[in-house]
Amino acid sequence: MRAFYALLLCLFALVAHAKHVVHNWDVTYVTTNRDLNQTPKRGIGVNGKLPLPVVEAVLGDTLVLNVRNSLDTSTSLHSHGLFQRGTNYYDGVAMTTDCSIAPGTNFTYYIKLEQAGTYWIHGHTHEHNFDGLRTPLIIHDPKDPNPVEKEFLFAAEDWWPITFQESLAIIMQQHGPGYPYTNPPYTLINGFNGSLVEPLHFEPGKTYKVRLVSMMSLPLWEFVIDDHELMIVEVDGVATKPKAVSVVRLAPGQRVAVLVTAKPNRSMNYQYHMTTFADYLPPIQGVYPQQINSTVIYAADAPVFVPHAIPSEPFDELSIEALEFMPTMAVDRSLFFNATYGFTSNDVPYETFNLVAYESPKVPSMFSALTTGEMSLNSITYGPATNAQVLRHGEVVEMVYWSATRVPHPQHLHGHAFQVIEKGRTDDATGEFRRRVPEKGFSPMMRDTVMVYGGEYVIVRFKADNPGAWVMHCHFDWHLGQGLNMLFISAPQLMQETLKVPRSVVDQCTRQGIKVSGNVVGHNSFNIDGAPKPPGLIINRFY
Ligand SMILES: *[C@@H]1O[C@H](CO)[C@@H](O)[C@H](O)[C@H]1NC(C)=O
Ligand SMILES: *[C@@H]1O[C@H](CO)[C@@H](O)[C@H](O)[C@H]1NC(C)=O
Ligand SMILES: *[C@@H]1O[C@H](CO)[C@@H](O)[C@H](O)[C@H]1NC(C)=O
Ligand SMILES: *[C@@H]1O[C@H](CO)[C@@H](O)[C@H](O)[C@H]1NC(C)=O
Ligand SMILES: *[C@@H]1O[C@H](CO)[C@@H](O)[C@H](O)[C@H]1NC(C)=O
Ligand SMILES: [Cu+2]
Repeated sequence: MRAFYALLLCLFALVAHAKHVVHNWDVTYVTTNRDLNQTPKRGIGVNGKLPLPVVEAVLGDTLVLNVRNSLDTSTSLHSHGLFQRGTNYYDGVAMTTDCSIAPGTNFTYYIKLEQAGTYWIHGHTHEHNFDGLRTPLIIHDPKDPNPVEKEFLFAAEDWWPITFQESLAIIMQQHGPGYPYTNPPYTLINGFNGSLVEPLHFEPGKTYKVRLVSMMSLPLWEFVIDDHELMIVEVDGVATKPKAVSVVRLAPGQRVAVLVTAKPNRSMNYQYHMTTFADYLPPIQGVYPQQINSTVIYAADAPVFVPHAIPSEPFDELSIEALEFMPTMAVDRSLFFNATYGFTSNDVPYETFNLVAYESPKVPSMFSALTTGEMSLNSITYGPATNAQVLRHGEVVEMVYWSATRVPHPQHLHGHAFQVIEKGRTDDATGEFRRRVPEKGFSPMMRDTVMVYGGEYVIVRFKADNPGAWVMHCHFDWHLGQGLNMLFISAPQLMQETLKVPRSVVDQCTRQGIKVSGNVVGHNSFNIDGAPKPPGLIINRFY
């Protein structure tokens, strides 16, 4: 199925009780050009194939993901947007929540599906995401407040003809960043050449749900149906009050579900458009920007509506409210994150929070939190290169994401969704560009990934109500690879009391010679000699 993926809603609606949804995934190399006019590369798929199957389930089900790692390197799977309450060790972040899956071994994730909505599953070790290990995860709600007869899914990803490691080497070369553009990417929709998307068939008067998933590594994309309102009802899995827009923009990692009500008659057909762009980088002819069009068909012979223009605009979080009322949370702790590049003395570029580029600890941080008693409350336990912040249970954390450079960053928080509170420009001396949600009677929208444009800042707030080790990072795969990552340790003493780590998680560590107790280097003390250190960085140029 090339064009779109009509979700199996009816089938699932019949199943009343919670069940196990089992997927058996043998993670393998797949050398392919994805049927594009490109040179094939060694990608990463499952059971010898790309794209991966879409995962669908019903709220209350348990996803049982039986994974075999047939690669020659470790891998792991992260269910992006799921809070993993009580199951921190299934979050799939190597050296934060687990030791990843060793080559040639099996591992099973048992994930209770307690949130309805639109999510995705992707590789979170060695940025395997970039090489194809990614697929939508749709969790249907039998009591959906906006039931529809039919859903459509558009999952967008970018496919590069070189591997993540090859492209990162180009970006992180000495003497400043290179652009891996001699090998341009192409946009895939639902796993295939996006230019081949097929028409949608609409029946007059009916309402459809369209789920949009950005599994992109680099560009933004926008979705428009000419002369049709898109009613936003869900953002990153969180239900919103319905909000009508004409265009939806998604940054890497984001998801949006909209309702579309069809026209009352069959007198016209319409086009829908998907535009990918990365206007923060030099344009690539025919690639960014790229417009993909197809048709919404009401009648075989009807004329096609001609729009004046195709709208384009940033996603306006500050005007959208969460469906379940929760006013702006009062802040207990405010943290400042200056997302900025830094260069080594050899002029190798890193991306950092506050000039600290993330380096993995030698003991997964979750295990450090679980095994160091009261020392778990001190951030140095997790090492000097993790940007660790230890949070008290239930406190409300405000994050000021700041990007004064011209580089944007889609910031993703694991284990939580945050309220989006304020946006503005970093060079705004008068407050002229400051925009904030209303103080009273407003229920700020919540999401798990927010785009911070170059020269701008965004303020978000979340409640630390999910004990565990959770990363917060940029969802441009390269920026994550370059160090733009940090760690929250939420309520470590509660973790020690409540978290029971399965044997299978510990076995993966033992097998790979990784310690599962002690601080960043495995000591039961404050001695962190030998801990990975962030590279010494300076700001010697602007980009
Ligand atoms: C995608 O399909 C279109 C339409 O057939 C074709 O023109 C284009 O070359 C394809 N793109 C790539 C990169 O193969
Ligand atoms: C590991 O997974 C593979 C593929 O799913 C399966 O054939 C094999 O039996 C599993 N091995 C073990 C030890 O469970
Ligand atoms: C069809 O619906 C449109 C509104 O979308 C309306 O303007 C038009 O008059 C209708 N045409 C017929 C033939 O009913
Ligand atoms: C897509 O549609 C728009 C508006 O109808 C048009 O301007 C543009 O050329 C189309 N793009 C392609 C690639 O067909
Ligand atoms: C943030 O980092 C930039 C370098 O990119 C630096 O010039 C600036 O002073 C920092 N801003 C703050 C408020 O710390
Ligand atoms: Cu970034």
